[in-house]
Amino acid sequence: MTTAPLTLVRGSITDQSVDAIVNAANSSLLGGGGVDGAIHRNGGPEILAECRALRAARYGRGLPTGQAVATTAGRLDARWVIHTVGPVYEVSTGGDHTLLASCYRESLRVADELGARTVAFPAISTGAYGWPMEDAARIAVETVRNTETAVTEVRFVLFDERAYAAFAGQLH
Ligand code: AR6
Repeated sequence: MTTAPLTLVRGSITDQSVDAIVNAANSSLLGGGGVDGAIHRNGGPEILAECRALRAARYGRGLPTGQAVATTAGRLDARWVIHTVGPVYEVSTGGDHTLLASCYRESLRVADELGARTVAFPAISTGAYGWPMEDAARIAVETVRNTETAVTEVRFVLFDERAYAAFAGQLH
């Protein structure tokens, strides 16, 4: 095991051809907006069916923040979706950066369990959950750089130029 090379692309996570696509989900695992909405919309109903089964079997109270769990990727060009729940950033108190780091670490651990070699991540918590982009990019890149994995490519997929620039700034 070693650490995974990082790549950056600007675009939609749902357009990636990789072994595993990471979803910025919520604890319910039952869908939402942003990345989550796009993944369920493009991946089709099989993903939601597996999420419901996970809720029934293992996560009756929902997937805890910072943890990760895999389902099929349905019609997406990937074998798996790895759902993880980022922490919410509160303007007054900030957010728990150990939980944001945990999302990346746990997603890579699940990827290793599955045998996934290429993994696409969105900028977890930087949309509806409000985490400032520069800080989220630093945590994402530092965590992946410090996590031992058999994954051979971690691809950060950034939706807009601002997000891309924030992640690019961390690679130098
Ligand atoms: N591909 C890549 N990045 C995207 C895409 C896309 N298709 N769509 C949005 N982004 P968010 P969160 C960017 O809100 O902050 C959902 O409702 C977006 O610009 O998807 O972790 C869930 O169900 C932002 O930079 O995730 C949860 O309730 C980043 O992806 C909640 O939102 C993450 O934005 C999770 O919030």
